[in-house]
Amino acid sequence: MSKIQEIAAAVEAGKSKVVAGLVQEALDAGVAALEILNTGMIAAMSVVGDKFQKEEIFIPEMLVAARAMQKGVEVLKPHLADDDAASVGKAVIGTVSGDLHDIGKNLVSMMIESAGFEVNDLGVDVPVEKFVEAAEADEKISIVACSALLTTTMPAMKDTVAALNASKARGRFKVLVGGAPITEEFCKEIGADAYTPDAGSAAKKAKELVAK
Ligand code: B1M
Repeated sequence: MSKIQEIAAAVEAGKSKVVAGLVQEALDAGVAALEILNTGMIAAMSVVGDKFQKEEIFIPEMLVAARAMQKGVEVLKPHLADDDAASVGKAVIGTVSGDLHDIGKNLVSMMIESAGFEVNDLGVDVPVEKFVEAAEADEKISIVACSALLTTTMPAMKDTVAALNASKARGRFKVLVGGAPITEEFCKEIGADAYTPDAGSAAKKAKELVAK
């Protein structure tokens, strides 16, 4: 079994205590951080999601897999960061109301931070008003990033973007959306500025949007 396969198996089995060590071993062996993230850990979470859908596993197993992934991400974090990034502005990020998924949002937060933004992470289950307050609280905020992982919380994303679009400060920030059920089409439909499918492209897009 390759190191990446070992990491994927450990994440899938929710072995929090061994994941960090395995990730470190892979890094020491010269495996790229992004490969460990995408091919090892994100792929494992996909398998976990499929098994949940087929009712082969249940919420507790999903939760321990999420914890194991987070342990691995902590080890990867410094290796994913772009040390040369100059400060480019401030961003607000959160998972929309009713949604508790935060692994993808945390990755986006980390990548945006490493792209040079100072990030105010509002956490999960963020009410519409809290997004708006945070966006308006600081005139240096240039990006507001909203994540949603459930089809049932897509309406909350729509409400959040509508409230942000009605904000008196709308002229100075761009709204970025993403998460598994979100599409380019949905982004356009709800009036957000941009959609990206993953954390790396979210950071790139955030930089592009503020450069405009
Ligand atoms: Co949940 N869950 N979950 N879950 N869960 C999903 C999302 C699901 C697809 C599983 C499935 O059925 N196959 C399904 C949603 C189905 C749907 O809506 N179509 C589901 C469900 C149904 C539920 C519950 C309703 C289950 C229940 O209670 N019956 C419940 C809802 C709770 C709530 O939120 N109110 C629930 C609960 C949970 C846990 C709490 C147990 C746990 C979350 C723990 C945590 O996040 N701390 C959990 C988990 C772990 C998952 C899966 C297995 C993994 C999610 C994950 O972290 N993936 C997930 C199945 C799956 O994703 N395949 C599933 C890894 C992560 C890196 O990917 O978050 O997609 P992701 O982020 C990606 C991109 O989406 C993107 O970048 C990241 C990659 O670089 N991205 C952005 C994300 N946000 C972005 C923002 C951007 C740009 C890109 O710009 C701003």
